[in-house]
Amino acid sequence: MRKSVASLLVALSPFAALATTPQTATLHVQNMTCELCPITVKKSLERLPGVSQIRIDFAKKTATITFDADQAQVSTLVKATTDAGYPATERK
Ligand SMILES: [Cu+2]
Repeated sequence: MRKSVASLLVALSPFAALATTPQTATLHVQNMTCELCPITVKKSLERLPGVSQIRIDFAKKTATITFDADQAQVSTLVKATTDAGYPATERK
């Protein structure tokens, strides 16, 4: 049983990869004043569907997010950090 589920996942993965449109955005995040803030920012982002990777640079006050453009938009990412108390703007 366990083995058949595993092989099913392997069989589906090429299609899953085709279905995603990976995109990376860098946000300039305000209000990150102590080293705990990046953790809060990261948590607010990682619960969003489609977000696969988050890199926070505390010194530069940025968050670089890799996400599936079919499931998330930059505006969704901005709203998530803003709602958590960290207003953000996209850095282009
Ligand atoms: Cu803090």
